[in-house]
Amino acid sequence: MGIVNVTPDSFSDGGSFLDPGDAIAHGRALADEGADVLDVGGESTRPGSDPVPAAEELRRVLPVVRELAAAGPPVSIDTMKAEVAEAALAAGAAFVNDVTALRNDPRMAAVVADSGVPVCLMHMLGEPKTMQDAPAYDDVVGEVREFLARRADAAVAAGIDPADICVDPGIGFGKTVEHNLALLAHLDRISDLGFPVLVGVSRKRFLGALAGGGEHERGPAGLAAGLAAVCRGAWMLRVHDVAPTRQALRMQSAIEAVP
Ligand code: PMM
Repeated sequence: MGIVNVTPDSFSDGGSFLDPGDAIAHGRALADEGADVLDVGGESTRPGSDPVPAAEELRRVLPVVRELAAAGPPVSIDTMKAEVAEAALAAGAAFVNDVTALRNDPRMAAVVADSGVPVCLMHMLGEPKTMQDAPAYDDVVGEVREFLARRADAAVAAGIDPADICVDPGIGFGKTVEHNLALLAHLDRISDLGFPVLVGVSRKRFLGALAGGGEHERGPAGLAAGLAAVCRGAWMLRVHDVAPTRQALRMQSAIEAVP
């Protein structure tokens, strides 16, 4: 999953693709590099970020979704607002990525159920503004697993087909470095829920804390973490750098394919 952030303030690429033309060109480049899905988002969820009004989010993402969905891989809309998801789906998006796991907007579950598209349910402790203020768990893996199981139940109760659900431990969303590491090390406990698991580690802060490097120097650490996740059952990686990820995954699957 290649990341197309149409925001002024995202984690590592905020401001780079705020112009729709730049975002579209970037999405096409990621598709050429081999992305299976393009994840378009117009609201940053980086630690400390403020919410964005729906009208502004729509203004950012709709032209980009419309163009990218017209050709190339399926487009996912990264939003926590039903209004934005609905408009993006009408513009051609085929997947909803909700970092609040359908909790932010009471209408989101119905929008997903009615459109019959796949949805990603992600774990987040608290909200972006304050989530990194001393996050605490007794058993981070058990609690994230339990949360995702409950959110999947709620999604099914709202009419979403279980086959359309994927889950995500939400690396960096209300988690310390140790919490992120525990979730990656024990990702098999999340994947044994039976849903495909999406993982996003690309350029995130904990990589720098463990392996060194600024936001744009964490590529190798992110690849290592992504491959570790794949070895523990991850189904898809959400990444900024598609070409190196594709290369690493080709190598890894060639090794895994040896009888
Ligand atoms: N991370 C970010 C935004 N959206 N969605 C999912 N499903 N999983 C993630 O880990 C995730 C996400 C924040 O990263 P960015 O600001 O670099 O896009």
